[in-house]
Amino acid sequence: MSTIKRIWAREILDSRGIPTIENYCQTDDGKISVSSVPAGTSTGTHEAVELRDMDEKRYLGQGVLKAVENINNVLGPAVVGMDPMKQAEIDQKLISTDGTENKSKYGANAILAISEVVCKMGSQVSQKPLYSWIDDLGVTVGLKQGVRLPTPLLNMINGGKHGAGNLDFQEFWVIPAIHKTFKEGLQIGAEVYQTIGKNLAQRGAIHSVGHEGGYAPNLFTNAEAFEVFVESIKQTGHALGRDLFLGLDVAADSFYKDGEYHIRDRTSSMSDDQLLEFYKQLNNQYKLQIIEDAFFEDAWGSWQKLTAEMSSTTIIAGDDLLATNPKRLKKAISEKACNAAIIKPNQIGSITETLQVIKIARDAGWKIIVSHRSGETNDSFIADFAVGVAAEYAKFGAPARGERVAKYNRLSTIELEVEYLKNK
Ligand code: 2PG
Ligand code: MG
Repeated sequence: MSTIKRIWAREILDSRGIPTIENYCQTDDGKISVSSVPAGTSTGTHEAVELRDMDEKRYLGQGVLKAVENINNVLGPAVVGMDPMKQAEIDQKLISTDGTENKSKYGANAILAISEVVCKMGSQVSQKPLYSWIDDLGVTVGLKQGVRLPTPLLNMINGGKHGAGNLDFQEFWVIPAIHKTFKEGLQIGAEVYQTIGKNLAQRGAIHSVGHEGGYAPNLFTNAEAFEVFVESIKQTGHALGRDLFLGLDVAADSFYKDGEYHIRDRTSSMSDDQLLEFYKQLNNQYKLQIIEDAFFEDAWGSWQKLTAEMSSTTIIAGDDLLATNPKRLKKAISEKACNAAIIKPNQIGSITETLQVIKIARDAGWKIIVSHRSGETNDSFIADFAVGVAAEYAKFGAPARGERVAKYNRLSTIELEVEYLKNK
């Protein structure tokens, strides 16, 4: 049996140039695993606490040296001597060492960093690919789906807090048809992405790319982004509604103020009911396959209405609403507030708790969408995680930029591996 000999961490940069944690695990028999954690920009208020130094003299207050120290001096030593294959026990140890409900004492970023690096070590010690080790861990909490290659939600255009352009909605996606292989879907997405880029440039609209690699243009309205999609998809020869579909992460929190929503598609601000009407119109025109965070994170009644009125055509996904939190998820299930869960391990702060949340969502018959964060590194852990929990969908940003394609390329590798093993 291998045991954990040492855990140590350091500060590195994420894809936004903001510090994050890289973490190492070494066993007594010399194995080493490495992992780094992501961070969000449009974070929900119900997420576990990401510890930042708040020392304005370093990285504008965003350093993570305290979290690093917490790993090196407290949390790491707490799990030394433990068996890295006992993920649940280790996570429990980390949670109880911190002792707070939202992991604010030592930081959810510090706790997740250890949880993830231990998970990677578990895969090494068990001599299984990471996705299949995660599948095994899922079984221990009652997940039974096996492994599955997810359909990617490919981010084409970024707005809101993610883009320097003027759009309000955060993420405009193309979604390959579920019957496509992952490889086919990725190709469709990359072709559409490049074509959208050319068309935006022709309109003089291209501005830059956003945090997740999607273009961040200035356009007249949010709906105009979909006009560009339709035009671009036609040019690629793929059929909208057959080969691929459209979807949105509205991230409504970012344009919600004093009970109203302000978007450039309307001259005056909108109430919840007016915004719902707007979504219905958008859906009639563009047939949204998935809509995420359509309303403010605590507007439970509006979420219920949205689900009642649109879930026959569209998957209603909760991100800031649920915050990968079991209590909020249970409430959303009983109130029928949505029917799919965005899953981000760093919103709750450990692998075991994330698996438990997925189990609750599965028991309710919900779809699972495993998601990256806007601040990422080249670590592709989340790709294995999506496969290991048999998520229907995975959201890893645009099919461009190193930290995004690291995940998509990892999924391609896993697809080959899974195919190979099936035919062996
Ligand atoms: C989201 C995420 C990831 P962030 O809102 O779904 O796309 O953004 O990581 O900034 O919270
Ligand atoms: Mg979101």
